[in-house]
Amino acid sequence: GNSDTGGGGGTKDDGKITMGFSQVGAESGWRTANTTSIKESAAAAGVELKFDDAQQKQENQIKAIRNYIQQKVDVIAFSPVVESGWDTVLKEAKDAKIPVILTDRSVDSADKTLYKTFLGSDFVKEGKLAGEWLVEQKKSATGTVNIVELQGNTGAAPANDRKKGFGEAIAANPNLKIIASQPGDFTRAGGKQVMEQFLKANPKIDVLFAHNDDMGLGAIEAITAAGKVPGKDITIITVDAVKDGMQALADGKFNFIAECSPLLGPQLMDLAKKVHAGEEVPPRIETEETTFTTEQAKEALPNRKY
Ligand code: GYE
Repeated sequence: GNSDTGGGGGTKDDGKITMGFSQVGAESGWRTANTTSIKESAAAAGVELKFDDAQQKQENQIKAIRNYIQQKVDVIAFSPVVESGWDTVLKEAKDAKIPVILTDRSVDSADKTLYKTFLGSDFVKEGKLAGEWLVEQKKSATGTVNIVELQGNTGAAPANDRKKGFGEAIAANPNLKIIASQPGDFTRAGGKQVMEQFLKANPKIDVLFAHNDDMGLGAIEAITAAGKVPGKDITIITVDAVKDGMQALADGKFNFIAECSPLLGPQLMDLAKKVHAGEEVPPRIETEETTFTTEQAKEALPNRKY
């Protein structure tokens, strides 16, 4: 070889990284955009991606993770459908010396050494921003404001946290009352079905807080079918800001959206490379987000990528 330039010893690892990724499902526009982001970023970063769709079932995710351990992938990444019940399988990955990256949703494991980092949004903050907007809107309301809430799937971090953040924010005004709160599983069908029940059981609904756009879009159908005008008779607040949600907001059918970005792929691939190379990474990486009113949605919509 060439003369020693003093940089000897550094072996360049140009072997391809293999990532096993367990996705929650395909329940929403957010999820579809997230899957696309992960697949495209893996290809662009030269990461070989093994991808599994768990159809919103924890048992499927555990099975997929065990498969990835058996296949000796370099890195495991996953978006946990619920927060609890991961310690055993995460311990198995740790024992097999395969680093785990949490993306989008977190786990409630007390042992933080079971994963390298968590990349995703602050869901409590999203709920809080949604609630704070409502507090401001209703600051001169004299009577009770009846709110119904469509939650995400039971036990999911974004369902637990958005509920918490929203509840804390609206506590600022005792006129704001949640009169019904049920899971709609983050799907349009779920949102529609549960909203139909809410409308039947409650003659006066002033506000809907849906934990994502898709449930809000399903609810619009139920509200219209009940002869009410979404965005006027019932104020609608959602989370995500995917294209269909932003369109509904621009059209005045939604009134406010707290953004949640699904474009986690590029950062995830970057983290996978670092973790694989044995580099330290921060334990928590938070996604940057904003909020949208109707006017802001009209402005942002033409350049929206998802
Ligand atoms: O808000 C919802 C999706 O985990 C942040 O999951 C994600 C949530 C998102 O089904 O649309």
